[in-house]
Amino acid sequence: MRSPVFDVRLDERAAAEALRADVRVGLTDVPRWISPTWLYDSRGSELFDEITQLPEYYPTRAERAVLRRAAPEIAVSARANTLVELGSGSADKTRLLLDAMTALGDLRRYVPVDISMSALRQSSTEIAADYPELDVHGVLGDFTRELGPLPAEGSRLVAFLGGTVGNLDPDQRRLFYRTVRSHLRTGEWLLVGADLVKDPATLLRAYDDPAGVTAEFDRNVLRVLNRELDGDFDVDAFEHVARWDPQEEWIEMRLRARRPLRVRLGALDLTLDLAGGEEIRTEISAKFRPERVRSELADVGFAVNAEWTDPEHGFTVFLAAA
Ligand code: AVJ
Repeated sequence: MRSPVFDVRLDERAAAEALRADVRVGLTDVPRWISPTWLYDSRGSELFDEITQLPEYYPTRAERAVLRRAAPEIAVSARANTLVELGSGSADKTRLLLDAMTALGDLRRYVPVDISMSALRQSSTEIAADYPELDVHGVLGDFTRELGPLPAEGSRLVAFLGGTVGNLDPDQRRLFYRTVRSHLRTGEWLLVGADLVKDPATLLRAYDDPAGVTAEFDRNVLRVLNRELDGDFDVDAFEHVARWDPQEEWIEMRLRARRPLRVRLGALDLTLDLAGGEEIRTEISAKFRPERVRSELADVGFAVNAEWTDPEHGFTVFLAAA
């Protein structure tokens, strides 16, 4: 086995600077928000893995069912020798792609990109051990800020799974798709997993589970701010709220102050006064209609080549050619 190699695109200082800039803007905005990027410290990444095992959180299982069926076809269409995965996390479902692509004999390199060094190190090490013929080249970075450079030899398949594309609003999505497209040569590929619009009750259960794991995941971002920005958020004074926005067709996660609170963020030299009941938005998770994904991809020069849906029609994976 070859040891994984790591590339740090976002070192601790740059990450700290990005966090400071982002939080200052978001927490002084009206209404207040925190970018979902910061949910994924090592504890947050673990909590997200726990979420994926909850009975109410269907997207991971649905996408796995899709990939189990579609991976061989994806491998044959793409014939790529490099798999780049954006927001790879634990890279669990990725193995279905790795299996299909190595079975064809094409794949040489796996490039997981993630914001959490702990998740990146663990998944890269496990995959390097289980796929000894692969070069595993982990990239620590924030793919919403910058992507490149990506390894350029051969032909690449960029995978963006899990429905993470739903964390981007329409403008961010357009920019993101355009950036990915600009990194790819004609004939290379993008694979996107998108959660579909469905009945709000199912969605709300998935984003506000009775065991409270999602609530813990959401509140954890305040612990990140306390630790990284010398903050004094009383984490227990916030409750997790999930809302379905029928106009935007997205879920919002918010943290609601149970009482009026004064919060000090020492590293920003910032004091916030939150009203009782005031909410901070921590994530949007957009749900899609397939025609929308197709047209957004087409707008930036991708051609959707194939799409696969799970038996319950909850989740779709799109394979698009650059
Ligand atoms: C990791 C972004 C796909 O939006 O469903 C899970 C994150 N948030 N529960 C999602 C999440 C609340 C998740 N993604």
